[in-house]
Amino acid sequence: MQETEKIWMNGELVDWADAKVHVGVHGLHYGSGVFEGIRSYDTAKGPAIFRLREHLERLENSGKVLFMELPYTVDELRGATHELVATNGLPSCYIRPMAFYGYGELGVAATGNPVDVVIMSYPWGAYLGEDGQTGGITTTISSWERVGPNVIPHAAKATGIYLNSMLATTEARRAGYDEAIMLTGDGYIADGPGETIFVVKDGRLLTPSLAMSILPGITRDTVIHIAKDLGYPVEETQLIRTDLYLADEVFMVGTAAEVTPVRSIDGREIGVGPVTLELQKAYLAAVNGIDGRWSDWLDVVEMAPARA
Ligand code: PPE
Repeated sequence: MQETEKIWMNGELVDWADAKVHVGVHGLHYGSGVFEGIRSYDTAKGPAIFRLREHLERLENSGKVLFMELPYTVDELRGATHELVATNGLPSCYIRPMAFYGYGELGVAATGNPVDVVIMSYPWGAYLGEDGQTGGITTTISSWERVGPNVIPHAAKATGIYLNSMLATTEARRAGYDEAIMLTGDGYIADGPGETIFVVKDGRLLTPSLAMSILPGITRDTVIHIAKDLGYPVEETQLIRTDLYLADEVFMVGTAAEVTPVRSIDGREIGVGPVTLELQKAYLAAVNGIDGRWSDWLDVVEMAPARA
């Protein structure tokens, strides 16, 4: 990964190389952490962090599900994120806050373990490749099913959940596909390992409802808003795999993935369609501050270093 200068760690900015933990930390042994993925964009008003407050509120909520009380408020974490982005001097970057049970006792209950909080910022380009952004990605339904709501709740963006994602992505890549699509235990479409799924059918958008073992995605919410503003009806529903095979268009969204067209599912070519491209363009206009309709979502970083 491309290193930057500082990492915010438990209240201080430390040098990238010094942001270390002990091998005995609870989060490392048991995946007992919660995290976020956020993007900052280089807008005409300066670095703008997209929907920062919503991401930090979700981090706090993720912690609540695990009885993990964050030692910093959302406002404090917002200030820390601004300070970090300004210090690292990268207006366009990916931001990764994480809270985890730290060094203390080992044992699954995490009784008395401190909660460590870190924020990293670093460059991260197209999640599924530049070619994927334009030409679309190939996908396959995973043999790994999504962990259900009574296994690990998806309202929490918890680190441990991502072993499930890792198995699915690895399986898909080893089979020659760009990305996996995961089903719920009941066989409904859930999500990608790191993305939410949308289907375009007869001029309407369909996306799995929040009851389908999915993360309450912020990009999902953003795309629903934008699509409605552009006049598309949106339905949050139950989908099955043939809804994908027979779709007019399919795309995946997420902070890292932005809006990525899906051009095939299990070898059924559906191509990249006009609605996907329109929504992708509108999304990029929103996050980059080009379309003023959605500027309330931008959290502009003040005190940014002078740009060359
Ligand atoms: N579903 C999953 C499983 C998921 O991990 C993400 C984010 C989303 C949906 C989209 O959520 P949102 O970013 O709020 O729209 N995945 C993060 C990347 C995971 C990774 O490290 O890889 C992200 O997009 O930042």
